[in-house]
Amino acid sequence: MFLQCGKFRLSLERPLVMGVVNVTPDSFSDGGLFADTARAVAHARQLVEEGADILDIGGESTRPGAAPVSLEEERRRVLPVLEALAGGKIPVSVDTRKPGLMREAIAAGAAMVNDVTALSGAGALEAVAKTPVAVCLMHMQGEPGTMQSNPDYRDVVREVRDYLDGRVSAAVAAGIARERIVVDPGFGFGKTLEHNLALLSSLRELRLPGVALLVGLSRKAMLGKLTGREPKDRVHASVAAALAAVQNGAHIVRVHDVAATRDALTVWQAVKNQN
Ligand code: 9MG
Repeated sequence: MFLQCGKFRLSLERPLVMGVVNVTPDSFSDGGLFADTARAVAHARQLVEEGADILDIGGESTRPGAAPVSLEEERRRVLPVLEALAGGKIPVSVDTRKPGLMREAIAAGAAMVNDVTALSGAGALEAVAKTPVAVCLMHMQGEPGTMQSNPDYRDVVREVRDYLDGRVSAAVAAGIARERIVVDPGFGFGKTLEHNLALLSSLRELRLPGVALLVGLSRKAMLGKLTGREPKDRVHASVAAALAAVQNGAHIVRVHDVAATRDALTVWQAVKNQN
């Protein structure tokens, strides 16, 4: 199986690592450390050195309670970083839910669009359909501002699967080939710890035919709830979560700590290759 990501054709025979580059002053996990373009670009290059397979550049925080950012501000944060990194040896993804920025980012060389609203916004499917980029369709219950106030499901695994299945059908109907599509259950996006654990343990049920499965657990609140640690001290927990995800069927893990995750996955793969 492959993921077609612009001009890049990525094999999904081994797990891929997507490195997170936040260009936000209010990001929950790195406190806006990379809010300045030059530092964000340097950080991204470091992640490539550490073994990232894809970079994900975001200019609007989606942490619970985060305030929305205008198109102008998000563009100001993201495009210079993207322009500096596109044309490199790995694909660059843009993390945005704004169709206007999707279009500009693709023109600037983005090979993937990571949309936490699964291209459900007006004009989002059209912004990507006729391009060669990959798309990540994520599940979220509610909106980042309020999503953690009262998440509610009858059967979280079935509901998330049905939602993702519906969004894949919408994307395919819009002209996006399955080999360009990634789905993501959206850990922490309108989910309690129990919902997140149910999804992680049943991840295989979320694998949809011909599309890649991405999981983002890195430094998230659920790991804080389990370990009692602050975001910056959740590296070990994040690596354990990434391994659990891959063991349960994830093709791509979205992480802050690329070197640690890459090492762990190298060991995991070596053991798997014995079978
Ligand atoms: C932007 N962002 C934050 N967390 C994420 C996750 O878990 N998945 C995806 N696709 N994007 C995320």
